[in-house]
Amino acid sequence: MTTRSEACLASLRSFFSRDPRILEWGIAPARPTPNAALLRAWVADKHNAGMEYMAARLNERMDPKSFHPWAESAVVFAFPYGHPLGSASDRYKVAAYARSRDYHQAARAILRDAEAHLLTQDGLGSIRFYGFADTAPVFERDLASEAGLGWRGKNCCTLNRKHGSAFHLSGFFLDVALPASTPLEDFCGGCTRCLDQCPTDAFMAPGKLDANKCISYWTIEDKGPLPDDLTDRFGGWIFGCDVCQEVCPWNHKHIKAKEPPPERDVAADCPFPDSGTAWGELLRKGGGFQSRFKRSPLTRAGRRSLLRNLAVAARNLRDTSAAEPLRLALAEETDAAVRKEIEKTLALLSEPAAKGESASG
Ligand code: B12
Ligand code: SF4
Ligand code: SF4
Repeated sequence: MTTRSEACLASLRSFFSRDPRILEWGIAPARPTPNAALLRAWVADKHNAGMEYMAARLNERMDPKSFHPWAESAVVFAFPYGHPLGSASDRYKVAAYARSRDYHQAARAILRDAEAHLLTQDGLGSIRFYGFADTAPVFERDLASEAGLGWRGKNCCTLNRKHGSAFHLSGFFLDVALPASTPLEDFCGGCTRCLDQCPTDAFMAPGKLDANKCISYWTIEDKGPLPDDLTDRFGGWIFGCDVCQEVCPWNHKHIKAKEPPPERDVAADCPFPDSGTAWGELLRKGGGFQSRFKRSPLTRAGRRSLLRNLAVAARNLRDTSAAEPLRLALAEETDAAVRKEIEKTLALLSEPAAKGESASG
């Protein structure tokens, strides 16, 4: 007679084997992370910067059972970024994952289908299911390592030899004990490209990131004043940063290799601006940002933070063509952190040297 565990495993296999949205999947036991001390220290040392949500509910993040006492297994899956790495514009840059519709929606659709598939199998109608996709206190990359989806790169990302790191993680807890997958071997070897090429030196050691120095943190998560000693290293990044992934040899064959899945391509119906002028106009009050990007991850930062980030990027790129929209935006802006960056940029761009440099952008 088939046990509940066997029936569940068979059902998972049939679901994942024929779903083209998924790159990899695996199973981890729902148990306390062996890396609890590292996570606790990361928060205690304030390497989480202003991300208070990483300090809150830490116990739940470290132990799924303190969150869901009934959980026995975590099924974790990887699905691709909406856009390939390396597809950001050469000047004003948006992280590859954010150049398409919000990945939480894509994950939710897969989770809904997975749950429906499981619940309709004989003997599994009463199964308990809790889905997560960066929406709950779950240590996702840790579970992904245990579920054999990839190893933990020195750049902190989960990566594997087939897909690099250009994928998101999501998964679900089940109240069924399932055989765990085998973790993958680490193939970083002696490489240190990500550590060496991070523009802001945000890695304290391999696999240890100080969010206080990470462009991704500042441009996505933080809404206040930016650190003066770092912004000149932000380059053209206005939302997120992909440098530590773009330089990774395991990502090279994926860079610019594929078109995004059409259903996730937000750029198809609302293309990204390609110049500082166009970005500046879009990010002004009433410039259309909300309606144009309402289904995109860019809404996490919001119009104001993006305007602040744009000012930094225009300064770094010496893009005098962005000066006029920034001047108009300044006249209507009340936020001190945004005003400060625009003022610094306008001051620099009005210097004779900047005016002499190329203004195309
Ligand atoms: C907070 C957070 C951030 C923060 C902090 C990042 C960080 N490295 O912790 C910020 C805003 C900076 C960020 C940026 C990005 N993020 Co983020 N982020 C998260 C979030 C919400 C939690 C991550 C976390 O737990 N951090 C805490 C620290 C302590 O954990 P850690 O770095 O993973 O590992 C520590 C220990 O576990 C330990 N460790 C454990 N095992 C091992 C093994 C080895 C060998 C080593 C050396 C260490 C080690 O070492 C570390 C101690 O410092 C997750 C979603 C989730 N709920 O899990 C997404 C998530 C990790 N982010 C994701 C992505 C895509 C990104 C970006 C690429 C986005 C972008 N393009 O800008 C960047 C990448 C930056 C980077 N190099 O990590 C994906 C990662 C997908 C993947 N393939 O790995 C996730 C899983 C979201 C998702 N569901 O898709 N992120
Ligand atoms: S995302 Fe960018 S700033 Fe952050 S660690 Fe990676 S390379 Fe450095
Ligand atoms: S760049 Fe090198 S060290 Fe960094 S994650 Fe990739 S293989 Fe590992």
